[in-house]
Parts: sequence; structure tokens; C-alpha cells
Amino acid sequence: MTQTDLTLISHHLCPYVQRAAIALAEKEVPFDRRYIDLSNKPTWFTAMSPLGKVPVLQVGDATDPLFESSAILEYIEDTAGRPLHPTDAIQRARHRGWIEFGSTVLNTIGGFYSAKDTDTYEAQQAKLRGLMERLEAELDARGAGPYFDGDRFSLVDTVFAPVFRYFNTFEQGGDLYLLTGLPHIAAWRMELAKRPSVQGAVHDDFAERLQVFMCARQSVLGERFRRMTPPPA
Ligand SMILES: N[C@@H](CCC(=O)N[C@@H](CS)C(=O)NCC(=O)O)C(=O)O
Repeated sequence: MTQTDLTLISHHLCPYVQRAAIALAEKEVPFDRRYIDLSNKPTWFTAMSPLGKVPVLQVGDATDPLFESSAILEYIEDTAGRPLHPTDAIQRARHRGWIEFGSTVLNTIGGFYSAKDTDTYEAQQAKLRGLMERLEAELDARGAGPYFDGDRFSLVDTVFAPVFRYFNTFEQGGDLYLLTGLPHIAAWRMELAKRPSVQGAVHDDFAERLQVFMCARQSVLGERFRRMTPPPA
């Protein structure tokens, strides 16, 4: 890859975009970012993104940009130095499985913050808790930290750092038990939050933006955030 060849089409809150931004930063690959409003998608964007989703990665002058974060991660891995995937095929396949697990977690998070009634909210919260317990068991079986793969930062870390970033905001929303009593996840989450690539994957105003997004949800969690947020003076 040569400098300035890459443009990551982004949205300020998107966890899938953050994966790619973290991987590029870890590999010290310079890239530009172009932000779009997903509630008012520009026509140039819908023309280039087959599913109408971010991230999209524009590579040089290619007229056919890359879409889907896992494909983008694989491209970054294949073309830039400092490997973030294990070299061993079976370990690599396992990491891919956990990347997919991370996407299921994100879908469940979406169901959780969008739940419109208490029963659905509780069910989504329980499902999310179950996934976190399964992840905790995996970390326990693996033994060494501080990252998913011991002291090696990997693509799996690029996937879970944005997942854990959500929890910083969710925890302000009240009586959550999503991560209570899960020490391996707690330690991993803390290490990821310290990582410059993770910190730099979002703007400084990420938490405020997520707060505004939550307050605008017509959902159980949205209602909680509206109650917590004082009205403008
Ligand atoms: N499977 C996709 C998911 C990406 C995704 O869901 N992006 C969201 C923002 S976080 C999006 O663009 N949503 C717009 C839409 O669905 O219309 C990936 O891994 O890239």
C-alpha cells in the first residue's frame, strides 16, 4: 500500500468502521476518512456500497471499493505489514470464528438498545449477558492476557474494542449486569481502552454523540437516557 491510497468511508458511531481504523493504525498505514450521514445517505455512497452500509474502503483509483468489515480487515491484513492474524491456519480460523462472534454481539447490542418493551429489553439483555459469559469462558480457557491472544494484539481485539466502548455509555444508563463478575473481560477491556489505535479510532466527542443517539431511540434504554439527560437550560 502506498500513502494516501486509502479512504475509509465512515460513520462517527459505527463499530464496524472502528475495526478497520484500528487495524490500519496498528499497521501504521495512513488513510483518509470520509464521514457520511447514514440517515441521509449521499447518492455517491449508495452507488458504491452494495448493502448501503459503512465501512467502505476506497483503494487508490479502483472504481470498485471494498465493503463488509471482515473483507476489509482481510485485505488490510493481506497487504500491510505487522500481521494481526496468527500464522497457524487452525488458530487463524479460530480467530475468524471469534470475529464473527463479535458481529453477533454487535447485532445483539442493537437489539438491546432498540428494544421497545421491557420483556424484549430483558430478553436482549439476558442474551447479551450469555454471550459475554461465553466470551469470559473462552478467555479463561486461553489463560494468558492481556489481549485475546496473549500479548499479541490481533484482529479479534480490533473487533471487541468497539464492543466494549459501547458499554462505557450503557453503564451510565442504569442497573446493567452485562459485565458484572467477568474478570477476564474487565481486564481485557481496560487494556484495549489504553491502546492508542483504539483511542484514535473515534473522535473525542464519541461519548456525547452516542449519548445523543441513545436519547433519540424510541426504546426502553432510550427512555432511560432521556430521563438521565437534563433538559437544556
Ligand atoms: N456486516 C457489516 C455491518 C456494517 C453495518 O451494519 N454498518 C451500519 C453502521 S454501524 C450501517 O452502515 N448501517 C446503515 C444501514 O444499514 O442502512 C460489516 O461488517 O461491515
